[in-house]
Formats: sequence, structure tokens, C-alpha cells
Amino acid sequence: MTSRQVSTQPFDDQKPGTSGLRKKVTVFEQPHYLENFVQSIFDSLQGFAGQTLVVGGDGRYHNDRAIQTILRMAAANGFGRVLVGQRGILSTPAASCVIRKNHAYGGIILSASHNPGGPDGDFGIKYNIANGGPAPEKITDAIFANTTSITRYLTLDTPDVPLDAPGTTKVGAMAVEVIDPVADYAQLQQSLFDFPAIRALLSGGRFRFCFDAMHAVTGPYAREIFERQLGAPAGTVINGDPLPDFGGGHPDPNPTYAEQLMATMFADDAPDFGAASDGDGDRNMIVGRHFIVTPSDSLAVLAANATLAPGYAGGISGVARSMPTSAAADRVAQALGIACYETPTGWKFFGNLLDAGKVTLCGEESAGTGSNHVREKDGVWAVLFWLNILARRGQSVEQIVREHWARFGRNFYSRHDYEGVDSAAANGLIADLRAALPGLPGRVLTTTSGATMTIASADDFAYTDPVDQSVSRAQGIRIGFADGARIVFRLSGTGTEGATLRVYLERFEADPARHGVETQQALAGLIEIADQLAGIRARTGRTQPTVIT
Ligand code: VG1
Ligand code: CO
Repeated sequence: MTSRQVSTQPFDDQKPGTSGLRKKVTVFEQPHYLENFVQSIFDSLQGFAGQTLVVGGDGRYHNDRAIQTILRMAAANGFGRVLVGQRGILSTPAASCVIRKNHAYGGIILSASHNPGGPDGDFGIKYNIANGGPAPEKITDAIFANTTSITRYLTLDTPDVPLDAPGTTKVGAMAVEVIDPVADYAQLQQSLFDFPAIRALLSGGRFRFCFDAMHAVTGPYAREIFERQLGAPAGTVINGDPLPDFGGGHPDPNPTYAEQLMATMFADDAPDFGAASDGDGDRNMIVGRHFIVTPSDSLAVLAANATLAPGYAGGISGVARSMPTSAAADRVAQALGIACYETPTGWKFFGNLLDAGKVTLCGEESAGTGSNHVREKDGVWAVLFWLNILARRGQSVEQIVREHWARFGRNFYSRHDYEGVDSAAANGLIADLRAALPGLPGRVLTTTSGATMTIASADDFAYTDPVDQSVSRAQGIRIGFADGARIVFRLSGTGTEGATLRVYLERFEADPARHGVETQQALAGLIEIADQLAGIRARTGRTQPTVIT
């Protein structure tokens, strides 16, 4: 069957953000919109004729139709084989696993992650390379360049491929293999963690665990791994059926959006351990009984306890964290005598460090943690890691974290998000801060309680990749204070409405006697200073953040 060439014209809004292209479903439903982007991906690649592509998504609205479009276009462009998850499902870390295991050329993942879904919700698409990780900036830049000059795309006139059951079909000359979305992924996890110890913990009847899949992609993974393979009682996984609109929820595992889990974990009869994951299964939220673990602390705890997991028993080579993530992991790295890298926001910046063996664990303050087992952050992996540690240490989540703080000190940390802010106001705020940077060091600010804080450093974060020397600039405004505290300002690259301003606040406290202070209270002075420096209230018209994590 010969491919059909369809004439098209560029759209001017197809620049990939922190993690692929994310837009409203209604934008993706425009004729040629998805096709233009997919063809622009293929046109940025070379040597894929006859090769394997992995395709899957988080099951959100439009996933099914988009996959059929991509299958036809992959065939028309000359791929030899596509591996697609049954019913179009593949979590982001599972897609990474499948790409690596099958030595695929790359993969296309359909997800807008934690953004809401449904006909009025968001949709997204991203391309991953042969190492299983998100395409680096040089590829996303090439894709974007192609979207601005595209004149045609290639497709086939073929019927939809049935995706309901495993098996192989042909689309033109290309084979489409429908695969079990969970099997390879579950097998990989078994090779990393002490499944017998976790099974003893979960099936012993004493320890209680609640996993909230938030009606997103992790439901099938969590049921298979936690309930079937590890013996947790049926019902351990809640909201386990993936729904196209995530049940109307916001599949972002944080204390604001994971309401049901929070209510469960803070009830009088709360379970011992709670966790949640996001739309596409790459994020994790870790909660103890009446106790939230911040993602930055979680990364540090995993690093400090890594050798308890069989897959990391030989030790870890290094740690990487995104720049706005707290320095809690740095302290562990220092104690272990290993390197700690600071990268821009987004998992694509960890790929080179992982490939080069410079780091084993990576994490972001936005509830993303992962390791060299795949090239994406991995929600269920992080939960298994915690279960492994809990099984081996026999302590509560809270005890483990408090002991960690006592040993390494506590990095009080919070992120304040102002969502859906007027774009011009948000851009103006960042531009003015950027312009003010040279004059900031040495400036003394005073809070209403009379405390003074001196700015020691101020810059716009730029990163030179230690492996390929590529440079990424303008990655966030960093203000460092003389006492080691820090404020970071940046704009989100994943939103679809207006702008989202993220303000990251951090202060170190060595004294265990002061570790019990409530986080927002511990950061109150910094919160005031952030507003003094950036004029957040005046410029955005907001008196408080939309979300505090
Ligand atoms: C956010 C997070 C970032 C994460 C990205 C993708 O980006 O801050 O840490 O890597 O989402 O995660 P931004 O640009 O909105 O701050 V996911 O789970 O949405 O793929
Ligand atoms: Co995600």
C-alpha cells in the first residue's frame, strides 16, 4: 500500500514545553494539528526505516483516536513495527521500559500527565529516544523548527487497528503488536526490590497500605504489583480504573488534589502508608500515617537507604536533582562521598547523566523520583522503594524521616503555585526580576517581624550538560541568602491556560529541636520576602497561591 501525502500548513503554537506538547483537547482536535506535530517528529529523525516504535498513553480522552492516527502515520513514514500497549495504555515509565527492553528506535507517549482530562481537559504528546528517555532539547528544537515550515504529512487509508487484545495486525507493511502494558514493567521492578520482604509486610495483616491511582494510568500496574504479586488485600488500590476524564479529578498527587488519600491518611484509623501517582504514572506522593513526605526529602531518604534495595545494594554512583528541588539530597551525597548534580527542571536533563553512569538516582521537587532502571521518573517504583525500606527497617514513615532530619538536618521546603495567571503579568514579573539581578547581592530585606535577610547571590540558572556540553539558559531565577536560604522563581512549561508562576522556598535547619515547626511557619519570613522582591500580589492580583506543596 502506498502512503498518501496530505497538504497542510503550519500551526504557530507547537513548541514543546518542559515535557512535550500540551494543549487543550479542543486544540488537538483541529484538523491536521496532531498530524503536523507527529510528522514534525518523524522529520526530525533519521534511519528509522524498518525500525520499532513504541506507542502508548495514559488513557485520557482522545488517547484512542490519537493512537490510530499515529499508527497510520508511522506506517506511512516507514517504521517496521509498532509496539502499542493494550487499549492504548502505557504509563510513561512503562513506555521507557518497553523502549529499552525491545531496543526500539524511540517512542511516542500520549499524556498531559497531571493536567485534567476529558473533552474540555488537556492532551499531550512527547517523543522519547532509544535510551527510553525524553528527547533532549536539540531534538525538541528540531521538531519545533519543523512545525513552523511543514507543508505535508504522510498517512495511509487503513481501518482502525483493534487494540483490545494482545496480538499482531498489519497496517500497510508495518506490524502492530499489541502488548500487555504491565508485564515487562512488573518484571523489571521484581529485579530491583526485595519482593519477598515486601510481600511479608503487605500480606501479614498488620501493616496497612492505601494506593490512590486517581483514576489514571497506574491502576492496572498497582493492582497487578501490589495486590496480585505482593499480596496486599484487594481494595488496597483505590480509584484503580483508568477513566478518560480521571473521574473529573485532577490527577496530580499532592496534598491539594489527592483529597481522598489525604482524608484517609489523616483519619483516626489511618493506614500505615499511603501513596498516589499522577495521570501518566511517573510521579509519586508518599504519605505516612498523619505525615506527608515532601518529594525533596523522599529523594534524600531513598539515597540514604538505597542499599536496602537489592537493585542498589552495591551503592549508588551519584544523585541528580532539578535546580528548584531542595538540597536535602546534596547532604546525603556529601555524606556518601558521591557526586550531586543540579539540572534544569524536566526529566530530559537527567538522561545524559544516567547514560554516562554518573548518577543512579534522580529527583524533582514536583514528586518525580527515578533511577537508572529506566529513563523516566517512575511513580510505582518510588512506592516500591519506600515499601522495601519500610519492610527492612520496620519503622514508621515518620520515624524514618525524623531520624533522617536528625542525622542530616532538615531542609524546610515548599512550592507556591499561582495557576492561570495573566501571561503578560507573569512574564513581566520574571523580566523585571531578571533585570534586577545584578543589583541584588548585598541587599538587606526586612520582614514584618523585624528579621533581616541579606541576599548573597542572584542569577538566572544556566546549565552546561557535563556529558555533551550543551547549554540551557534562563532556567529559573535563583536568589540565595547569606544564611543559606533560597527562593527560586520560574514559570511553568506544562500549563495550557495563562501562566503558572512557581515560587520555590527553602531554608536549612540543623537543630533537631526546631525540626517540628510547621513548614509554612518555618518559611514565613521567606514567603514575605518573595513578595517584596517580585511583587507577586500586586502583579498577579492574587492574595494567596492556588496550590501549596
Ligand atoms: C512540571 C514540574 C517538573 C516536571 C514536569 C513534567 O514542569 O515542575 O518538575 O518535570 O512538570 O512532569 P513545569 O514546567 O510545569 O514546572 V509530568 O509528571 O507533568 O510529565
Ligand atoms: Co507525569
